[in-house]
Parts: sequence; structure tokens; C-alpha cells
Amino acid sequence: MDNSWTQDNLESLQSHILSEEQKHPGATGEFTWIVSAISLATKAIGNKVRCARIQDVIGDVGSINVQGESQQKLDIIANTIIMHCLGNRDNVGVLASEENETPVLLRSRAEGGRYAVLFDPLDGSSNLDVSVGVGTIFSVLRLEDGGSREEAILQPGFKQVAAGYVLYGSSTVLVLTTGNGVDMFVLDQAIGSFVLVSKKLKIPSGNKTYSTNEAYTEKYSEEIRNYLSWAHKNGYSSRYIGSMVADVHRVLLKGGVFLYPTTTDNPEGKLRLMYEANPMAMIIEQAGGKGVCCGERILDVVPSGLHQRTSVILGSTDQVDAILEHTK
Ligand code: P6P
Repeated sequence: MDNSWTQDNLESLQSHILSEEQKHPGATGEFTWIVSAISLATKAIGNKVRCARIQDVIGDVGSINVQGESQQKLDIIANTIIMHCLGNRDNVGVLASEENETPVLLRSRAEGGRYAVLFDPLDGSSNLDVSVGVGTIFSVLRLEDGGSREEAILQPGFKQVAAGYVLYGSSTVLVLTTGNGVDMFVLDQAIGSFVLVSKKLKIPSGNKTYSTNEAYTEKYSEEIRNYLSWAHKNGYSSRYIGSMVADVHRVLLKGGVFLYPTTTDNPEGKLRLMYEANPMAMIIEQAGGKGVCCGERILDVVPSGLHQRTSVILGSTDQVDAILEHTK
């Protein structure tokens, strides 16, 4: 189903998640509780993004975040909205944000905190002042017994129970996977609901398009430079927005490959493993694609820190393999 809703097929995020939940005997509905908080938070963030210039919340606050990057006013607003909406869910034990140096420990497992939600509240926010699509990226983990709750969230990406993003672009699009395929919803402002527009999305193959910041070419490895040189000679086109959610969303829907490799300036990579690469890799893999970093499957990387960075190569399997062919 790849069309907008009509009077006989309207299905909202809420009803879709509930119907999916009923397919799992013993499902408690507590996961639905988390998705509804993400839905509420991202509707509110989307509203703030659209009214940013009118409400004078464009621009930075003059402070540097834990990543060493200037914080945008909307980074803080978005972070606060998500912390509030998810903090209210009594089954959330830990919240971890790109904007917070350490995780927010809300409640223990014994107190009902069975999930951790990790997120980048407003990825690409430096593009806000020029109205380029920005997004919220989220990853849901089940909290395991033992260790500190900070250690409990340092799980490899294949353990995610859900992942998704909301793109605040020409429309507000929510893309979600709970490990059973990828579904896409669009916010219908008229009814205030995310409505289902595509089920079980599959990433197309055969699209010879790469997405990378070619200004860094001289700082890439020789293998990546060889790939780019090969692509230039083999009919590839290039698309790069500079906002990960927008670039990955295009790759999900049209195919191709997004790559942010290591550079001499960023030898560990720029993008963050836990709340950018892992959720995006889960989505791309669930859609039939591939996500690797330095030749390893992103979802297999065992994290050592909440804010650790990684190289990222994400896209349709044929296009990721074309890069791997050049980086053996
Ligand atoms: P560059 C935005 O700042 C971001 O974190 C991602 O959304 C995006 O993919 C990347 O950085 C862009 O980085 O170095 O090309 O500006």
C-alpha cells in the first residue's frame, strides 16, 4: 500500500501499533505506550520547527554541547520535549540523548523501568535557518539485568527492539521498525495523526547514486577515494543534503548509498553509533539493505561509550557492496 488514506483505509500510527501488538501473544502494550510518547513529542517538535523563525527560536544559544558542537535553540527545545514526553512513561528506565553527556536514569527495572530510549532530538539542526529537512532519530532497547543502568544501555545494535526517525521536511514523516519490517506514516495536520502510507518498505536496488560530502575526498581513505573515482567513471550521480535523516530517507525510498566514512580529521568517524548509526542501520536492514562501518556490520558493533562515533555506509545491498568491492 503506497498511497494516502481514504475513508476506507485510514490507519493511524496508534491503531497500527496496537494491531501489530495483538499479533504477539503475551504482548503487554507497554511498547505501544512508548511509541505514543514519541508520536506526541515529534508532533510538538515538528510544530516548533515549522514556526521557528516566527517564534524567533532559530540560531544557536552560544553554548557548546557534549559533542563540542554549538547548540541550536531548537536542539534544547526538542530535547526538553522528548525528555518530558518519554519521562512520563512509567516503563522507561533510562533516557539517553545526544544533548546530554550522561544518560538520565528515571527508574530501575524493579520500579518498572524496562526500556531505554536513546535519541538525537534534532539531527541536522544547523540546517534549520535555511529550511532544510531535519529530524529526530530514536532507538529503543530493553534494559537487561545487572550492571549500572549506563552500562545496561551499551548494547550492540542488533538488540534494538525498535528504531525510527521523524523527518521534518516538506511533510512530517515517521519511519518505524519494530523488527518486523519498516512502516512509514505521514502527519496529517488536519486530523493531527500520523497516518499509515506505506507498509513493509523495501529499499530499491539498482540506483547508482551515492551521498557523501565530497569536500572531504582528500581526507578519505585511499579505498574510498578509489570508489568515488570508479563511481565517477560508471555513471553515478551524487545527492547530498548534509542532514542525515533527509539523506537516509531518500536512500530508503529511492535506493543508492549514504556514506560518512572516517577522515583524517575524524579518524573515528563523525556520526554517533548509539543514536544515529544503529537506528538507521536497523531500518535499512529491515528494508532489505545493508549497513557497515569499517567493513563490519554496524549492528554487530559492541559499544564502549554512549557517544562513541563511527563511520557509516548505509544503503541498498548492491550499492554498499560496490563500495566494499573497493575497500577490501
Ligand atoms: P558534514 C548534521 O550536523 C550531521 O550530524 C548529520 O545530520 C549529517 O549527515 C552530517 O552531520 C553532515 O556533516 O560534515 O557533511 O557537514
